[in-house]
Amino acid sequence: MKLKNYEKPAVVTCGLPYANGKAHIGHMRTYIPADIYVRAMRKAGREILFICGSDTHGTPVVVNAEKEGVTPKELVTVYHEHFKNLFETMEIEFDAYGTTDDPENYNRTKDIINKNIEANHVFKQKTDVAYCTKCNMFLPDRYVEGICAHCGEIARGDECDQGCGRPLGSGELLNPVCAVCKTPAVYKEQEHYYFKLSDFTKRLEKFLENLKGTENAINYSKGWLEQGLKDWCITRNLSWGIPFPGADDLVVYVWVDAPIGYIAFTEQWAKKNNESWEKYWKENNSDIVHFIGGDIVYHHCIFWPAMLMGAGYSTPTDVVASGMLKIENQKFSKSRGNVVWVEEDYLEQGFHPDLLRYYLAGYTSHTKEVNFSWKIFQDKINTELVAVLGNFIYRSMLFVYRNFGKIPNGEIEPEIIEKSNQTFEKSFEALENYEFKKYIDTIMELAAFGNGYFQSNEPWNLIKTDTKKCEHVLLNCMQIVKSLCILFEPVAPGKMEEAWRNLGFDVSLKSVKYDELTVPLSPGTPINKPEILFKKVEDEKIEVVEKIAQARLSEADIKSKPDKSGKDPKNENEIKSIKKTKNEEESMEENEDIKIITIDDFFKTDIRIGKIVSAEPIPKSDKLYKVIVDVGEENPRQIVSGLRDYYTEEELTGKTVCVIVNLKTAKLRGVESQGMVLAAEDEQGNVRLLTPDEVMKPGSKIR
Ligand code: B3M
Ligand code: ZN
Repeated sequence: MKLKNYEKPAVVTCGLPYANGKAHIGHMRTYIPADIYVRAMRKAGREILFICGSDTHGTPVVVNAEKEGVTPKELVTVYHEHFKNLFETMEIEFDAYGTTDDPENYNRTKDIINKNIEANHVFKQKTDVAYCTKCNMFLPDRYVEGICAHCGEIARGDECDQGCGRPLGSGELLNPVCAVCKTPAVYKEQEHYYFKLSDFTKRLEKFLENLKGTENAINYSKGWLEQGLKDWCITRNLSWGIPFPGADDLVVYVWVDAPIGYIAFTEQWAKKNNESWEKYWKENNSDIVHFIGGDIVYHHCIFWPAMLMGAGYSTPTDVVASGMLKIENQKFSKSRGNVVWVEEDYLEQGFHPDLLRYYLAGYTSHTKEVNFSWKIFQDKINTELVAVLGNFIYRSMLFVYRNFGKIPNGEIEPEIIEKSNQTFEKSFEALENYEFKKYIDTIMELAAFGNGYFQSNEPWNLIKTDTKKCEHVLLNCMQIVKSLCILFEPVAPGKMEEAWRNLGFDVSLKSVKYDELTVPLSPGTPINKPEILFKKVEDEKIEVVEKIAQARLSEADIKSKPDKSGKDPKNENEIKSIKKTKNEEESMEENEDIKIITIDDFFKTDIRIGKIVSAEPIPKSDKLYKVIVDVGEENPRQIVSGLRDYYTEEELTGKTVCVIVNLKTAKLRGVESQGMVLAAEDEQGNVRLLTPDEVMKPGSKIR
């Protein structure tokens, strides 16, 4: 196997979490795939620098600090540590993890602003800023709420976070209200600094033409560019933040100094390791890959590259935007209580980090919305990680350990090497395109192949009849295990390292490259006693975590009820927000028996056209028939169906119906049932079979 020769290294960054609260699993949706990407790229021999840090400035921090009665500095110190430790626990291993309050970021921010000032991209302008006459203060960003002038949704001062997602400038927030005391705000004139974003339209067009990454990021940005760019206010009246060069009463807007953190943290790393940061950010000698949440595309594809262009720095080459995370079908919202905290609700409940890594990266495509549900989590872990990957590795290694204690003798079959190679090629191509689900599914196919190979060779019989062949088969199984360890390490680093060590290796799996896949194992190497790699997630455990989620929801519900003084809600905005919550509740109630699923969920059900060959009553039952149905397979299926009250045997015979063919086999009244014939039931209890509009060939797929 020959690995690709990458011309350039890459700096890979993740959106900086605000150090204003705890990490929830929504955060992980961006960081886990980024970490998988970095590990896999390194395995392919590419030089990668992985950078992140805490976002410590802006009103998200100041407002939360006020709420908790601490200073912004105190708040960010606590949560910076929290995130840093949590990432380590989740095996997300950054090369540098700084804070935007570090001196390197002050200096880099000043440099980038000054360069833009020198190049005439910054100007001063009087503008209307929301002001609260009761609190006697200007209301930047999260201090003010109102209605988005573009889409009519409730929005914050600087962004329409609930609606269209646009960043908002002055005049684009209607009916402003002070977020602290809920008094309607007035507009007062103030002088601010602006960045001439409109200067960059042409250059951004070209930039977006060349930008790689996920389509959602690129296409949204092109659309925004077409709508025209507004100049961007880059200063704020706050006492927390980086002072604006030449105007001490103002600080830099958080969305200016936050992405500059990517550079500042690279500098921190470079200093420590005697390396150059310029290679990544100044000399166009590197790719720059940003992993971000889908809600901050504008900032990364418009504002940020324009600032970099204006100051003569390198611009991003790839922007990878992850889809939103919903929890149990509800929009994620900390205030409404549907949140799963990574530390208390996941790790402290005893779940291994690798399970969440597998679930979040492998559930749907990276750009699609993920609906986190504990039941689906359980199902994915049990039926895939436990039953396929874990089962093969544990079962085959245990067999080898018990019977030989070492890597057995034999020859590696060329087919096995070929399979590993193909798996690598297909999975890595997916990874290069940021298709994490495909990456994972492809590796899981190799694990399924391994299971099939073990099963069909029946080593438990061979050991009695043909030890030589038995050893040969098991050597090949161990070679597949070795490949799986290497290929799957980016997804489940902890668990795969365990399996790897048990195979008898003492180098860390993290440093092993893909070209090791084709290197045959050495017979005779002692192996260790394997432990069960992935344990089944039990129903009782899921009940516990679901209860926790439920408790959070009701706790948030109590908090969000209007206060007991009987006072009327103070203003239109408040009414609107209460109404909105109500409406959401109502529509949830209405839909209670219609559970929303994704298209992926639907496609899990394999429904085929079937032709009923015969039907006969099942003795000792007055409702059931044993129905024989041709679903286009070699042999017809036998299905137990409760149709006796509604159809005679003759009526059924010859009918074309719809059949679920991938249901787990069940026994009803002692008769095996290999699927389900679909029928509809109305309110009066009438039952009719679902049949196609015209007769179709048995086996046709329903979609
Ligand atoms: N701190 C978090 C967010 O809006 C924000 C990201 C900064 S990335 C430079 O998701
Ligand atoms: Zn106020």
